[in-house]
Amino acid sequence: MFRPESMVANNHPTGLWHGAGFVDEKACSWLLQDITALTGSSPLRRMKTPYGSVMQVEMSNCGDYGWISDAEGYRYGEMDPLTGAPWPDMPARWKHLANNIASQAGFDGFLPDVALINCYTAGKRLGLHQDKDEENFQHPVVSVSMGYSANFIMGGRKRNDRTRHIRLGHGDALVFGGHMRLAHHGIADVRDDGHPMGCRWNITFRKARG
Ligand code: MD3
Ligand code: FE
Repeated sequence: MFRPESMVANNHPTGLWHGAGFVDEKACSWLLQDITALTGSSPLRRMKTPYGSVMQVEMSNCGDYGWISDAEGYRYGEMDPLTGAPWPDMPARWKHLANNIASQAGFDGFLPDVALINCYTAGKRLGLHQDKDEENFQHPVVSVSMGYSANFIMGGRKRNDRTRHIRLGHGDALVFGGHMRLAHHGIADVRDDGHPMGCRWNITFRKARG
């Protein structure tokens, strides 16, 4: 079930891995239960961009750090600026899940210190960008999608590199590492496909420091 997309995208064995439906229904249901508890402490919010606009996607974090965007720029911080308190702890089962997914793709010992929680209601999108606020790009990024399906836009390391779409559905896992770690990517408009979750959830597990 774990399919090395890298065979299509490039010649790097640890580029992009797609595990369609890798996260089973039981795990999806505890993830959603945990999201409800975590966002009770650190609520979902639309962050400001350094360019004066507001992101469409609603976000929150858990872990030792959280990803933040505001007028000052993009960064990781230990405190939730909305609550003034530290981000909630990352549940142990989230760390185990991310570690397990990463190892399927050939990355052993992945220990995420941040999980960024993204919520897309119908019509929301995320523009093409790179994830480059982390200290060490040797660590992969692991993503889990739930709820509504979406077209994931996968580009290359240069902004003008050609893009292709990958359909991401409920329970899909992705691992980005190696050559693809700094690839541009985004999410095209999410549509209501009737999934009972009523939105699209994406959790990205990262190691921000060290
Ligand atoms: C490729 N999230 O939070 S996940 C993000 O579905 C983000 O919410 C999207 O891009 C989402 O930054 C896409 C897939 C993903 C995550 C991290 C990556 C792709 C990536 C890091 C490097 C390259
Ligand atoms: Fe990203």
